[in-house]
Amino acid sequence: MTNIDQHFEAYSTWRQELFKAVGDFRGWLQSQELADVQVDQRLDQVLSTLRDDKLYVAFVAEFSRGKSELINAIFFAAFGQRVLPSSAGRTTMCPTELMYEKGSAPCIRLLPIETRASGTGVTELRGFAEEWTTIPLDIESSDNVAQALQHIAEIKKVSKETAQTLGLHIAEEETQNGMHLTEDGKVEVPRWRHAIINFPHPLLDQGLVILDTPGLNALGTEPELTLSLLPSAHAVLFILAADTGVTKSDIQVWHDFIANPKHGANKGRIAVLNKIDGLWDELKTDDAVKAEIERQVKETARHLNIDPHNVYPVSAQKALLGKIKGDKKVLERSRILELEDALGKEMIPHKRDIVRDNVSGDMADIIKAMRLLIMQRLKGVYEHIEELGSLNGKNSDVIDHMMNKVRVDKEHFEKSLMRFQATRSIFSQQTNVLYTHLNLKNLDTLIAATKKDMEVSLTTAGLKSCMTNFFKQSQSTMDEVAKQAQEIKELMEGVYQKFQEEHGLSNVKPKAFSVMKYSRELKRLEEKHMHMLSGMSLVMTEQKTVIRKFFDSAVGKVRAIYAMTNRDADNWLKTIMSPMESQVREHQIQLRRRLESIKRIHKASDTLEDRMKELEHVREGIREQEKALENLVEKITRILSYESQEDAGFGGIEQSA
Ligand SMILES: Nc1nc2c(ncn2[C@@H]2O[C@H](COP(=O)(O)OP(=O)(O)OP(=O)(O)O)[C@@H](O)[C@H]2O)c(=O)[nH]1
Ligand SMILES: [Mg+2]
Repeated sequence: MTNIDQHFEAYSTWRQELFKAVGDFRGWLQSQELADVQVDQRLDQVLSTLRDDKLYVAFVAEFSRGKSELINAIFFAAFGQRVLPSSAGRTTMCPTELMYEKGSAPCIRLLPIETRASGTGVTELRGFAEEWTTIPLDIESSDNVAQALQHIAEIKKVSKETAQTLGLHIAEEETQNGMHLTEDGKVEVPRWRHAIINFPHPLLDQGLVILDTPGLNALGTEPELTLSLLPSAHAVLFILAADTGVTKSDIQVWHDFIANPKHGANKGRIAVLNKIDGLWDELKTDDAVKAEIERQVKETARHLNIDPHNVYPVSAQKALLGKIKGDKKVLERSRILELEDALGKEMIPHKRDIVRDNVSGDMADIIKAMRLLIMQRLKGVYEHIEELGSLNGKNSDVIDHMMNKVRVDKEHFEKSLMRFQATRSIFSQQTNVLYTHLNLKNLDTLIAATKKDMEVSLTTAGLKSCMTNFFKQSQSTMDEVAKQAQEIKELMEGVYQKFQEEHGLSNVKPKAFSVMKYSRELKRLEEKHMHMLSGMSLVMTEQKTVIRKFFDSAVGKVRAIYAMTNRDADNWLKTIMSPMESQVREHQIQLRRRLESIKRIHKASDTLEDRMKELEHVREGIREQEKALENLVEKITRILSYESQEDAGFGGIEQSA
């Protein structure tokens, strides 16, 4: 087992334990008939996120720094040879994801570069199998695999016009970023836009997804990569090479795609100084070589403006060799194990935090609702017992009177219930307004209008104002959403409070819906694009490029933000409505029961004593439920709070099991 395997395994075990604990909890709620449909659905969601949980690690660098080789060394040495093609010059031509979907045959899926013309994003195209070229992989034959994976490196020649319609930037000079012109005036472009390799591998099987990227020129062309895949990756490795040092374009990649000045710590971001074997020198002492490596590490850290401890010097090539040949000495000297350890330490806790936050939030709501429900039932039984107790030795007039009282209570409650139903219709009107703000059709109208305006703008200032306007409108939608959500919340608060005052229902405070997350994301996007624009001098030929870039990246991302807001609003609306509904339902059942009890005693079909015994029995049952609930909750909480044990090494799992 390598270091990375150990970290991963600890995480997988944790996730499985959590999955089981939540599953048990759900099963128990069902057996006790405590869960309503919404609670059950939410638990189902929690379980499926835990089951389909993916962990993304991305490798980013200028071309030829050794990304693919490093992936081979860290993850695929057990295969006995190079899996990903790695060679001098540009090799990986398209972003390549390595993953494993259980049950589907090993294969490589390739998305033709021509699909760029339609303007449809890769994410969307994932769902359309016919758009992809699929090549089966015979993983028993390493030659077959190596050959099939060569497709990732394929290029093709197209005319300049074609390259332009594909939105590929053509470099005027050899030193520039972009696609290069060949002697016959054509342009060399990648043959594929994206590759997905389905490869059976223990880590991939546990949900790891590895993303290999091509060098800078291709990085910039797929906005989804830079705006969604990279920012959401749990770890990003940035690779530099000792033989080239830190070049200008390395720094550009670092700043544009990885460094995150706002978060200072750059959580999950690791810098790697590769090819240190180039510094190995038989004529120098080990110490002298070490000192030279340290010097380069410091130099690299200075250029990237990070702590030297965060730069890991390795030799990917020697690591792969050492692992394949079982040569411990070479492996040690490659220093890959330190990097693997760091990767595990960075990525796993980061990932665990994310999972924990998501699951904790959902579980806290559900647990709170279940506790409330049990408490309410218990309170109802106690009241019922007390009420019956007061009937002891009373004549039938008193019982009659009591029955009337309960009947009045019930009628009064039913009136409130009718009012509640009326509020429901206001509630649904209000939620419709909320959804209208977030309607993607409205956004599409705005997008179309912005595009039109941009196309007739002839100056940078003109384009800038179109973009500003686009973001302003999107922001103002979020403001409207916030206002509307606040109104809904106040409406619900009123309803809750009234029920509490009039019928003694528990005081549940509905949660607020915050749009801050989305607003901030919009702001960030705006800044990014304004920055991009200010770096351009607008020659007319570039206007198209600016518009294209803007629509490729910003617009898609804004759409995604809207979709996310829609989904979150959906969930929020459910959570504010459902505790109320279950409390009301519960209260209604209790009133009915009380009335029934007194009626029976009145008619002498039940004795008071029998009735009391029965109630005490019910009370004990609820007490048992309470205990069982707390046990299950305790278990989930214990697993969720697994933390900082990483520092103490592995074994945390055993302790908590
Ligand atoms: N000496 C030495 N060479 C290495 C090392 N790692 C990679 N290389 C070589 O560097 C070249 C580029 O490696 P790749 O793995 O293709 O680099 P890449 O970053 O994936 O490059 P692109 O796919 O073009 O973006 C290949 O010839 C590798 O053999 C290393 O640790 N030491
Ligand atoms: Mg590569």
